[in-house]
Amino acid sequence: MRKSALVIADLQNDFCPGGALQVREGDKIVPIVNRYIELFMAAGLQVYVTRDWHPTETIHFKEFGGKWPPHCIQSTKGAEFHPDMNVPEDSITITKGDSADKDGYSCFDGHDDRGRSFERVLKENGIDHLYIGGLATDYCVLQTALDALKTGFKVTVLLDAVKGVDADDSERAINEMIDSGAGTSTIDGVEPV
Ligand code: VGL
Ligand code: ZN
Repeated sequence: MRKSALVIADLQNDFCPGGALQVREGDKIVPIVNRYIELFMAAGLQVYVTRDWHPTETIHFKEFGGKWPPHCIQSTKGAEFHPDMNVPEDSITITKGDSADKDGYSCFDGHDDRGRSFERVLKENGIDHLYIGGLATDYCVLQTALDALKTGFKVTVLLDAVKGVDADDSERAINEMIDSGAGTSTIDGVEPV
């Protein structure tokens, strides 16, 4: 059975230049993300795309005690995937951040369109190794990788397919993921099985 899967975190308009919570050069990873998607599809491996998907009122937003300006509000243009990302038809979308009382940084706080937790979906699909790219290195990618490792998955962080909110935090995040047991790769060396 094929056990590796690709996870592309939150490659949404609001996290790209011009968006409500722009990550510097967030859109620059789109071409390389598309190459990873092609590579995983060609190998018959599952692709998961995740989306930050907030209600208008949530403790995640400054106005309600949180850290962030409003972003990725459900069903808005800002919450849509970057238009140039080639989302495969048989990818599985994982929604996170949709409860009003949680930040929901980690994809492991998320669920599929039938309400099944990300962990359950992965286990049902027989996945044991996640290759993670997307936005943002210092939030979603970090928390997802740490939760994955804690839950017993192997993790490879795709260094050329992530961007972070803060450069120093992102460097720390990469180190923390590695210290916690994650491997790293770039497109040239990647050989998912
Ligand atoms: C994220 C900041 C705010 C993320 C979500 O998914 O990385 N970052 N909301
Ligand atoms: Zn958010």
